[in-house]
Amino acid sequence: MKINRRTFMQGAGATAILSSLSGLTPGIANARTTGAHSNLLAKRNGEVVYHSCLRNCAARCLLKFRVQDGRMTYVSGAEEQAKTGKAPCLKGQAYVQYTYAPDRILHPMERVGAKGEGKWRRISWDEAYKKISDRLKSVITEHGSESILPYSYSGNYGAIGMSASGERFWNRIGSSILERKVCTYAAYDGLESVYGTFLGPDPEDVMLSDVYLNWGHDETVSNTIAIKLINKARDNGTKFLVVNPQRTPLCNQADVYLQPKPSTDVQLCAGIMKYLVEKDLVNHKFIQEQSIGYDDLLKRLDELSYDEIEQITGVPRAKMFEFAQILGENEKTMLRMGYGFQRNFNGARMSRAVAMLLGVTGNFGKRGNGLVYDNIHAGAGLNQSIASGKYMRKNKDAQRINMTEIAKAIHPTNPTSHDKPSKPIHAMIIYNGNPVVVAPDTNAVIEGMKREDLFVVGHDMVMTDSLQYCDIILPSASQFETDDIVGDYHGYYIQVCQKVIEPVGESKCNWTFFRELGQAMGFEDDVFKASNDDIIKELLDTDSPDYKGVTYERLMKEKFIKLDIPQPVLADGKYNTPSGKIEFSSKLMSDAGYHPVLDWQLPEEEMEPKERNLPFRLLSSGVPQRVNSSFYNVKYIRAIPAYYVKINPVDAKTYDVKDNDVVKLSNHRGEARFVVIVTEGVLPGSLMTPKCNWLRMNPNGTEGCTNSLTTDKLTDMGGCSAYHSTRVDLAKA
Ligand SMILES: Nc1nc2c(c(=O)[nH]1)N[C@H]1C(S)=C(S)[C@@H](COP(=O)(O)OP(=O)(O)OC[C@H]3O[C@@H](n4cnc5c(=O)[nH]c(N)nc54)[C@H](O)[C@@H]3O)O[C@H]1N2
Ligand SMILES: Nc1nc2c(c(=O)[nH]1)N[C@H]1C(S)=C(S)[C@@H](COP(=O)(O)OP(=O)(O)OC[C@H]3O[C@@H](n4cnc5c(=O)[nH]c(N)nc54)[C@H](O)[C@@H]3O)O[C@H]1N2
Ligand code: SF4
Ligand SMILES: [Mo]
Repeated sequence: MKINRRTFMQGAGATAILSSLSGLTPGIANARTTGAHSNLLAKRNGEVVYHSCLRNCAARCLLKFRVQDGRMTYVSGAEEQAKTGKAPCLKGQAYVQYTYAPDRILHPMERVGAKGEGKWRRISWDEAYKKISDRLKSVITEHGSESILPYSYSGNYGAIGMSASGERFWNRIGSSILERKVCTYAAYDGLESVYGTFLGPDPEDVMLSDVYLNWGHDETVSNTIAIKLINKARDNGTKFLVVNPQRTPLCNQADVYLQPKPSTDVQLCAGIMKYLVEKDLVNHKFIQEQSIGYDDLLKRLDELSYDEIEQITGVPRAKMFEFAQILGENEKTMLRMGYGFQRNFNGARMSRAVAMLLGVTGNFGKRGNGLVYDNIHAGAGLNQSIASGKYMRKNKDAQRINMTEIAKAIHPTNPTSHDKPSKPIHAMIIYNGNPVVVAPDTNAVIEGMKREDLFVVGHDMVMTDSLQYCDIILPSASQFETDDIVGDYHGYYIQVCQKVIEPVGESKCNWTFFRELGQAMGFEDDVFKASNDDIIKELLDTDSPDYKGVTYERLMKEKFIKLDIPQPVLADGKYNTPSGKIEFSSKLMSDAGYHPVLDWQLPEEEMEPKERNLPFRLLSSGVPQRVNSSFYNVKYIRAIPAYYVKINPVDAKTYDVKDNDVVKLSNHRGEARFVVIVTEGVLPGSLMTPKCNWLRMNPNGTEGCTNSLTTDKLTDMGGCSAYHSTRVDLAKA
């Protein structure tokens, strides 16, 4: 592979273009070259290419693209895979527009003005590689390799795009290690403290369940194809329970819906368990044979009265009893726990309490039972240790930066990580990531990124808020312009992502970029010569028993394979806990400084008074039209309102606001303006505004977005983000 590849775009001359605040197109030349097929809707014949959606979405649809004359013309769901069916979500249906978006960045650019000013000069890839490799080498000489930090997460979820591509480079140069724990990690510890794993049963087994219990998960947004499964199960008579402080559309479908105040789930679980114990709806045989600490649990439950539970959770006890009765009197329960819910200071402790419900009812180890959380069997079974080149890392003890604490790590004067001083970061490469609007504390992130002594490279398809603060911007190919494979994290599927079209403009996929950058750094290792296909073969060359019978040839032919993981999981009654049993009392919890059974602490108790005393808890959830910050450049998606805040009618009255008023939310971190929606969908004292909305696209004012307000303090265990443990003030704008 030659790195000095000349492209037809080169030599067209350097262009310095001012950013436009109203549009999304600062510094982008010649967008016309990307126009979608002129007869877009008329041409549905061409070649069919299978490519799984690589957004961070639990649905993980397998899509089918039509290609004519080298152009993507039409997308549909691959109905061959029952889970996806014919129709992807509204984002999936936008993929032709997403791929040929007129604001795709088409060539590398270098900053010519101040950071954030939006003035750019076009450069070639060769110049870009030279500048980046020269700078990285001098940073390594002056400050050591740990002063270089990758920042990336889930913009592309491919096994290569997300992991192997960048990791080969980072392991080879020995950069700081980015802990990519923003999303799911608190519950890992919480669930493991009860039953020793966070991996769960096949969700398709919900057909066998008597009860489907949804705890803090919004499938109407974050896994729409799961609704098909739920509805089929309901047709079979499966009862449906939901717990969520927000009344999502799914809640309206529930047989019993509980709306607790945010983060009061430990107390709610205690109430449910009290009822199950009192009505003798617990599974004594299971408890006796497969658990420890049940007596401690009984004692702990005695310490909290129903009055206290009602007062803390806000859930009327009659409703809670009705819920508990259904859980107790039915034999098989599958519980689906959300990711968003555990992004709270007490996230691990809440997840633990939820898992204990299935412990007292004995809902483990039989088909149609169990807890589905982050079912990463397929991804975890791939041979990432080879594909990601872990063996190349010499400094295994390199400093670790938690991505939620990015602002702290790049702080202008006082960099810290995990509450300790950290080695200053002097170079950062952003790819698959958009820290300015997805990480907490936007203003602090920007302050760090603006440092003149911090060299920042950004690789993305469109001009995100984060790219605005870079020194060098590189055009990324979309996922459809390269080959990859991907594992499900809800079901058990491994799926293909076969290249649909050639890269648009001069864009390069993540692996091409890191491979060529590696070569520019002078790395002659064979790993920097591999093709995407070579890496896919390495990934599938795995010892994982889950991959029994899965070969490269078979996957390429069949396009998706459901891993043959024997059901039920946890059938042998042996759990990966210190005692080998389900632990109602856990030393892991007491060692971490929490109550070994159930810990009552609420996030407010951990806030500084200046935040604790603010009137509202701020929830920030996903919205149907985006995945995190992705898709917002697509015009018709931008037309769907996203800069709103939901407020309960009681609070609306107190604050004298009505629908469509603009309000300012604020705290000591920043402020942001949103349009009011008055709804009982949120409780009094809580607000909800969509997560990850763009900063400079906020039509109510560009001084803030959702994450201008959110906390970067980590969860109780697991080092996860805790966005939902944020409080704000509200005023009419
Ligand atoms: N307030 C609040 N904030 C949150 C959350 C919350 O609940 N509340 N949730 C958090 C969670 S759970 C997560 S997972 C994070 C998600 O954070 P991210 O993973 O950073 O979010 P995305 O917006 O999905 O993707 C980031 C960027 O990747 C780019 N991208 C896509 N494909 C490619 C590619 O192939 N190559 C390159 N180089 N770039 C690509 C996209 O264009 C996008 O700009 O956000 C977190 N932020
Ligand atoms: N369309 C779309 N799909 C997405 C995403 C997106 O942005 N848009 N994001 C993707 C990503 S990265 C992730 S991690 C997943 C997230 O998927 P989910 O976990 O389903 O999404 P969230 O909206 O973050 O949180 C789920 C619910 O948790 C509730 N919740 C908040 N606090 C509490 C609490 O204290 N107790 C209880 N019981 N519930 C609480 C919220 O009200 C919310 O409805 O979705 C993925 N899919
Ligand atoms: S965003 Fe989710 S639901 Fe939509 S196409 Fe992708 S995987 Fe499917
Ligand atoms: Mo996430």
